[in-house]
Amino acid sequence: MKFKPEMLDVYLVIGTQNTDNSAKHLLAIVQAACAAGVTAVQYREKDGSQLSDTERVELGKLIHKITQKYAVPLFVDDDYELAKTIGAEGLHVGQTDEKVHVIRKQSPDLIIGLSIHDLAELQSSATELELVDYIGVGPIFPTHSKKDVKASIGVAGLDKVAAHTNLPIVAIGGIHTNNVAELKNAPIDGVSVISAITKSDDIDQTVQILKARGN
Ligand code: 3NM
Repeated sequence: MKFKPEMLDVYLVIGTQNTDNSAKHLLAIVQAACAAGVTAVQYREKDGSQLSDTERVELGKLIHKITQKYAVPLFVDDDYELAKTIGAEGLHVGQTDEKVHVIRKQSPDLIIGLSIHDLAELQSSATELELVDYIGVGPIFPTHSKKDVKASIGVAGLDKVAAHTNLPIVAIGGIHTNNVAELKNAPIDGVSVISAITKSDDIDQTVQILKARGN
């Protein structure tokens, strides 16, 4: 699947650590989110995940079956082997994860995203940035969904990063239906969320509000 910035519009990140360790609940959320119109799904087993490697492969394949039905790209967080094994369309890496140039060489067609915290990180990642398709910038607002999370940079911090790159941007961290309008005029291609969707009572409505971003 070829990368398009529109894929970043509403980007769900999810792993069993976000669904009380329930694979069944996770699959139900992915199904509802795809039906509601999310434009990307990232499978992220981290932060206390209890799944074995075999279970990750099994669940990753089941997630991929759902996303394929909706022609939504599936990204795997920080696990190149898992991404390859389940045939994911993309891989998302953080600053301390596998090096982008190695992955790009092995998989020229894989969509690759890189996490960027702030302007300093953007500037120190110059060589990687030439090889990635998009960047995830955050946390924008405070978040409880990630361990070892950095200080939130606010919309002003996001603007600063965006002013120094032409790469497509997905904003992440603490984005919810009640604050997404603050990103209305932000130079981004989309918003990435965990809890706004995983803890939503009405996933369809949540996705529509995230898509509208106050417009
Ligand atoms: N990455 P929620 S913040 C997975 O800043 C992740 O790189 C972040 O969860 C980053 O939408 C984050 O529930 C957690 O705040 C996002």
